[in-house]
Amino acid sequence: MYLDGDFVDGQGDDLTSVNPATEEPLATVSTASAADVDRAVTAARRAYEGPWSAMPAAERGKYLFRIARGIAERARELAVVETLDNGKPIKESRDVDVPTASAHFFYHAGWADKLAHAGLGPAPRPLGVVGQVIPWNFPLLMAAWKIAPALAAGNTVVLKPAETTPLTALVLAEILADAGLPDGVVNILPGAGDVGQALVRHPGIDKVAFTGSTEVGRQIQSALAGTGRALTLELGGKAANIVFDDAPLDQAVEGIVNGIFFNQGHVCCAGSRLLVQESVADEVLDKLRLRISTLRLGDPMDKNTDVGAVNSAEQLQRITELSATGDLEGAQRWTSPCPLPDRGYFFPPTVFSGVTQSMRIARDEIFGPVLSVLTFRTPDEAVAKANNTPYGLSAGVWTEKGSRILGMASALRAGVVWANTFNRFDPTAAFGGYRESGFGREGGRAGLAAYLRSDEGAQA
Ligand code: TAP
Repeated sequence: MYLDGDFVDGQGDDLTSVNPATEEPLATVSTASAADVDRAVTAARRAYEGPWSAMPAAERGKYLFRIARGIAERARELAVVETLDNGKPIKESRDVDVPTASAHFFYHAGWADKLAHAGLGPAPRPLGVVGQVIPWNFPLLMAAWKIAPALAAGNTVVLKPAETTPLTALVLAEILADAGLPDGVVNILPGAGDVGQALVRHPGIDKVAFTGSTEVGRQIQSALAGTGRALTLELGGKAANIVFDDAPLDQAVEGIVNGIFFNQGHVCCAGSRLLVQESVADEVLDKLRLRISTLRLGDPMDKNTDVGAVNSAEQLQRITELSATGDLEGAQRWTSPCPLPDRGYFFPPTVFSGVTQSMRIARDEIFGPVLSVLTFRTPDEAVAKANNTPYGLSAGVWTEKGSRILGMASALRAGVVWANTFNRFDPTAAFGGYRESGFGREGGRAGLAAYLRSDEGAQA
């Protein structure tokens, strides 16, 4: 663990991280106990009240620049570790996760001495000690999304990575140490859900930032109710990717594939429900099956692999069980003919057509490479179906009409709406949802606001 500037053994039971593509153990990692959480929160408080608050904002920004450069310098190593630990294709960790993580630190480094211009009043103040819990789908990137804005705003951090993917967070800890970050400003405590629970409920925490399942988000929200502590939740989603008949269909097919098969579909904002206009539905499905048949599934370390391994046996089981409900409820399953490796947790790209809104595969977040296809006739019907979900994280619209894009974007109840593209992430753009997808934003000025106490009368 990385606690108060040192790498120390935690008092919890060791955990072994497994390579999901081979099922072989990768590394044994020390985990935190409740007492370790307490030590980390105390260290973060000391750092907050000591060197971190006393430091001029421009100096604070320099640490973030150093961390951003440190990630870029160790990019190859981070990409390899992420792919081994998580199972995602190396081309994704290399081209998306690691560069975007570095970009988040670069972007927020620039904010550190400009907080008075964030629209939050002349002198917005940090919240204090922040407890952060992140999932396994984007381990390094989620750590960057959480740590960078917290530090830019002047907070200190205790972060718990997911049990199955602790490794890149520990490499990041080395980068933080190499950057000379003062002791206790960031503490990284691997462990399971109980460590997350101890962290988010610790009375010494001023704000909790959580990304993960709606179920755990709900528990955290109820545990924090009435405590006065700040909370942001980034939870699940069941995004509609909506294709109109005037869309450039080949381009849309690429967007549909990226929307659901990027990162094996382990993406909270994945375009897991395809809503396609009835007049082009057959054509789109034919093109889609043809395109999906060319995706290469297999060794995530192979640069030509498009679809890697599912992160854990538990997640594979969840995907398998939820997909089976599609068969039971009468949807038509189509599976990519790609061969599956003999070992490892793999699930082939799958498309269900003939899906109706009441089916579980249209309502539940599968969090895997499974697409549910529904059709619509009119824009109003598309909006009604897209919004018929308890979630509200993201959506996609494919059409050549700009006016339709604007009309749809304002009618869709989703925090992010992509037009003629999907799964684009940029540190300058606010990301987040509402309803059961959570609340609060990450990225952009709005994301920064979630780590600041705005002065009275200020506009967020
Ligand atoms: P969660 O159980 O919500 O895990 C997210 C993080 O919270 C992990 O670090 C987890 O630790 C920790 N945690 C677990 N129980 C906790 C508690 N009571 N208090 C505080 N922290 C706790 O998600 P999961 O098990 O990884 O995935 C389950 C489902 O959640 C997925 O199938 C998917 O539908 C959804 N999910 C959504 C997202 C996003 S980005 N929205 C990300 C991941 C998963 P452990 O890792 O040790 O369990």
